[in-house]
Amino acid sequence: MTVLVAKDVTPESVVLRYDWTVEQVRELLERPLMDLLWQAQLVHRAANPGYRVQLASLLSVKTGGCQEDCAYCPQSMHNSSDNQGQPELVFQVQTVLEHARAAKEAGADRFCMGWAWREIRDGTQFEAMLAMVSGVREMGLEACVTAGMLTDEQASQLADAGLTSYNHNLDTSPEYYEQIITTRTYHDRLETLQRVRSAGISLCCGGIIGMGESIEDRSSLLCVLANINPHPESVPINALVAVEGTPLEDLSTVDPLEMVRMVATARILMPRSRVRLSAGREQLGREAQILCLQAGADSIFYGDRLLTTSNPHVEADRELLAQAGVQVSCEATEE
Ligand code: SAM
Ligand code: DTB
Ligand code: SF4
Repeated sequence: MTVLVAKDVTPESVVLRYDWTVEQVRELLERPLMDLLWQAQLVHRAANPGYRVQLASLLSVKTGGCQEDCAYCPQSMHNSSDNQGQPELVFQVQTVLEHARAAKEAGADRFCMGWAWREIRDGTQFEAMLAMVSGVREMGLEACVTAGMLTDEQASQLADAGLTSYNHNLDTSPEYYEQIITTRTYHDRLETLQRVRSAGISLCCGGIIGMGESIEDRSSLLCVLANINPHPESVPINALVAVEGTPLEDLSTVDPLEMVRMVATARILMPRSRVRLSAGREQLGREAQILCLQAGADSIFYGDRLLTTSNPHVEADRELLAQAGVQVSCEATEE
């Protein structure tokens, strides 16, 4: 396996590979922590000089009542966490754009919008999604949508509206997947990713740890991601937020060092992708988050809420980034 040494840390020294084996990934994931961190930092400093962190803000446009049975998700109608008796909460275009403007003013440069859907449906709600995407882009923000499966035609309309990126996570390994979701297959997921790519939209694709999976499953998930050619432009690494009323409600919080290992390994495997430290930051603590930044996380979800659960406060995140001595990417590019 190619290993960089300090003198090799140049952008030219970065090697992109798409032929990883699960064993090789596992070997990285289980390395002595100091070696793993060193290797990840070498790759990160070579591929993305300057420790710049992108702030991505998240808004749930359509919340709850989802047909899929994802075991981790508070928005599945199969889980008692879902507010089934209530009418669906759906934001309209102007409200969403007001949130986007506020996120920009707070310092975000990417605005991500979520719909709790199995798949995108045509009609007024899709027209509204297109208007939201173009409105967000007109503000000078990157726009990301996560809304389940889509058709080639919908992908192309989203591309025409200016969508920067589509988020569709693999969530876990192909082997563990059926323990978590039964209403759609891994293959469905991969097909959607292909449609997004074919339309010329960037891919945001990652997963979740802390759902009872093994190290082998984590290695297998990272291996699938790292063999997508080209690599997903952004890779969210989530720690399970165990929400009451979901089948995973009793699972204990992941060891923060497991997140550090996932981030570091993702960085080594996908040197130029944005590795986003996503759900579960509230349980990580300051030092573990700083280790994740050092290991190559170069984006966070920024704002007091994720989709239905809470996220660290913006002031706390500003302080964290200042303490870590990293720059916010949009501020860095304005220099
Ligand atoms: N329905 C769409 C889909 O599944 O692609 C979009 C929304 S879905 C909520 C987006 C992603 O959020 C999921 O793929 C999952 O990775 C993540 N997620 C959802 N609930 C979570 C939880 N409780 N803890 C950690 N990540 C979670
Ligand atoms: C991703 O990987 N994580 C975000 C975003 N993409 C859409 C969502 C996290 C959701 C956490 C649970 C909630 O707030 O409902
Ligand atoms: Fe939740 Fe998305 Fe699964 Fe629906 S498809 S239950 S919104 S993760």
